[in-house]
Formats: sequence, structure tokens, C-alpha cells
Amino acid sequence: MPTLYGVNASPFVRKVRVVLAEKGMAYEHDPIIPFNVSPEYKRISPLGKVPAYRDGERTLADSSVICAYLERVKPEPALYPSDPYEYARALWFEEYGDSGLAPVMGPKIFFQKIVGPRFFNQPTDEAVVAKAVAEELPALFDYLEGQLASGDALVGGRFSIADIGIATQFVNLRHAGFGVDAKRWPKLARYVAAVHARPSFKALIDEEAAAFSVTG
Ligand SMILES: N[C@@H](CCC(=O)N[C@@H](CS)C(=O)NCC(=O)O)C(=O)O
Repeated sequence: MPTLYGVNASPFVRKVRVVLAEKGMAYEHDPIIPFNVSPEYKRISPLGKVPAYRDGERTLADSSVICAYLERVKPEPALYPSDPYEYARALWFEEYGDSGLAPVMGPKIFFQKIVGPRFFNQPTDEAVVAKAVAEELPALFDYLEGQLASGDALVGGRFSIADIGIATQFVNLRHAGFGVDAKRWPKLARYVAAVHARPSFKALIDEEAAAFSVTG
């Protein structure tokens, strides 16, 4: 059976776990923490990051790479649009999650509120959190609000890697005790709630809650 490496707190590990769940693929999960990783792990993930994936003798690192591989291994249900432009747009939203949302929601909010205090005995720097919430999240949310039409999918009217890549970052925000103000960003608030209610996301959110959520 394939093995997915990486701790549940990571939005990138969760991205792969959602893809595996949506495709109904069985796997073993080794919740490696990406801190002082072993030389053996670095052979699988040369940058020492999570997630990584082993499929027999084949190994891969990077969530986007792993998800793209899984799509080829098990094409149904399709999580990447077939239309060329929609395909590229879906990759763009995945990238927006990875490079736009993650650097704010991860180190400035989730790490400050959950990982630092719980796992590194490091108190929350509330000023960092407040600044990120007040000054950085709004522009990120404004963009997504403007990209959402009616319905619960960002691209092509159908659930895709775009939605997985965006919504996984919002799980970390949610664990840290924050959400989307539905008065200011009504489409985004409804969209995030709908994606998080999918069985693939909900099972992981529930599994993670005890260890990684303010409510846990
Ligand atoms: N582009 C990578 C990013 C992965 C990433 O940054 N993972 C973090 C955990 S959320 C990590 O392993 N950090 C440890 C490090 O950077 O050494 C992916 O999509 O897999």
C-alpha cells in the first residue's frame, strides 16, 4: 500500500489526503514532523518538507506533484478540468493557496495560535496575528470573493484541485479560531463552508480537531 508522509497540521499534507479520499485510494499515513528530518526521509523529500509519497519503489515530494501523479494513477473522479484554460485556472488557484494564502494563514496565524504554544512552548504573538488578520487577509479574501460566481466551485462549475488547494488553507485558519465574515465576503463564506462540509474535508477536520484546533 502507498504511504503518505507528513503531519496533519500541514495544509499541503491535507491537500493530498483530500485528493486520496475523493478518489477513494487507500494509503498508510506516516505523520512525519518536518523538523530535523532523517537522512532517509531527505532521500524521499530532498528539501526536507512534507508531504512526500511512496508508491512501491517510486517516491515523490511536493503536494502539487503528488496530486498530479494521483490524477494520472486514478483518473476518476477527475479533479483537474479537461478544458485547457480551465485546467490552467485550476492550477492557478492551487498556486494561490500555496503561495498566497499559506504564508499568511500558516506562519502568521496557525503557527502563532496553535503550533507555537502547543508544540514549541512559544507564546502567541498576538500583534502578528492581529496584523495578518486586519491587514493581509482582506485583500486575499477580496480576490477570491471576486472570482466566485454562483455555486460552490471556483473553476468550470465543478469541484477540482482549485477548491482543494484553496479550502485546505482555510482549514488552518478555522483551527486557529478564525473564519470568513459572511457580511463582508458572502460568496467566500458560503463557499468555504460548503467545501469543508464535503465528506473528504469533514473527516480530516474532525480527525485533526483534538490536536490542532482551538476547540480541541
Ligand atoms: N510546496 C510544498 C510546500 C510544503 C511545505 O512548505 N511544507 C511545510 C509544512 S506545512 C514544511 O514541510 N516545512 C518545513 C520546512 O520548510 O523545512 C508542497 O506543496 O508540498
